[in-house]
Amino acid sequence: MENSIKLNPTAKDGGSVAIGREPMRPTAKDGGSNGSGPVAALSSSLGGESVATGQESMRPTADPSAMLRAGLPMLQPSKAMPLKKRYPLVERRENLSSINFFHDFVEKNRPVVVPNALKHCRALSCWTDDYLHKVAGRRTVILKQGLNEEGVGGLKTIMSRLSDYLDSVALFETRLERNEVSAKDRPPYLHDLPLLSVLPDAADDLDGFPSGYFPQWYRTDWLQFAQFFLGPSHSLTPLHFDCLLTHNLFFQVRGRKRFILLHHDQLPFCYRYQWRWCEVDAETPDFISHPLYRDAQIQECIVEPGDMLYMPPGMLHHVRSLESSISFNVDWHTRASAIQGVLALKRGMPLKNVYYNAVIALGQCTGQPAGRVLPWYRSYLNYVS
Ligand SMILES: O=C(O)CCC(=O)C(=O)O
Ligand SMILES: [Fe+2]
Repeated sequence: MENSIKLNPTAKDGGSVAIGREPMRPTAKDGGSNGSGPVAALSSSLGGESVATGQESMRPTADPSAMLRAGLPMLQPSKAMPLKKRYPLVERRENLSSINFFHDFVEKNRPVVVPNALKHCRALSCWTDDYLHKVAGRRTVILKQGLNEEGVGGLKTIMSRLSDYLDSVALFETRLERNEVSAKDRPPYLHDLPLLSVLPDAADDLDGFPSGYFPQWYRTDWLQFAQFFLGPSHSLTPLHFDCLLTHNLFFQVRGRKRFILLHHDQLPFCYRYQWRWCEVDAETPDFISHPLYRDAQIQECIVEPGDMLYMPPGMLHHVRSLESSISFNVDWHTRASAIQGVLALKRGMPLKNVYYNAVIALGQCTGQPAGRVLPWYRSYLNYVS
């Protein structure tokens, strides 16, 4: 039977209640290079551009050979998408235990990539086009058109059968390879739909999933909170933060994606609009129209099939698919982040978002299982943002 996904007609970012732009004043935390010390020394070896390691991320460098000379790790540029600017890389931790994950990253508000976190899940090999056609081709999915470099002002949704959509993505990739089309001609993006609304039997394919990276509260029902992404190469989600100020675990299944990341405290450099979006094009920033962005601290990572990326609450992210791609994520709260999410009302969080945070905070504080809270939360998962 065909499944049609029902949408709440309002915007996920709470656009209807969105606040105006923030004052654009950099804070004392702006971390601009002071021209001395190890960062400056490395910077001069890279031809004047600032770089740093770990949290203390700085400006891009455009010179790959300088990166190599400085002993910085290099990434393989994709044929489809040459990477012009480079930023310090997010830490990668193989075989990270859940205890160390919470201690070293969640509690310290630091992003991390865990390579191969999905290694036990057969989704990694079985979520092929043929399989998706077979198990879900007749489903109706909602696609987003207008997630682009100029922002999300012209965002539209389109309904399609999944089979037709998969065919259009495959055709685009073939034509792109033959230089018959350009990146701008890419099909829309299947972006942020409840995973189970597309693949109701995904649990079997995700057997062996590392649910220990979630707080206990989510470990049984995490799949009900998972959101699905499928799209062609060059698909883009412009710079934004997740609108409930949740923690985010992001899982890459097919293809690679490049994330450009900034901590939430960098928001004043990024020209925010509609609560969660930023005007700055993080890949090709225009310092004439966005001069404050020069002083922003930036990091990046590339996630490959099997990888997990953790982003702490409020982290800004710009996401580009380097190939045609499948991913899913789970936005989740600890008690502390849910309560912070309620208090964010004072900082202009739209009321609707505060409501969802209150649902999770209440559920966690009263010991209700996640599955029982879900009916009050589900409409959040079906928003179009
Ligand atoms: O993969 C993408 O295009 C966007 C991902 C994202 O924004 C998220 O996981 O919150
Ligand atoms: Fe996001």
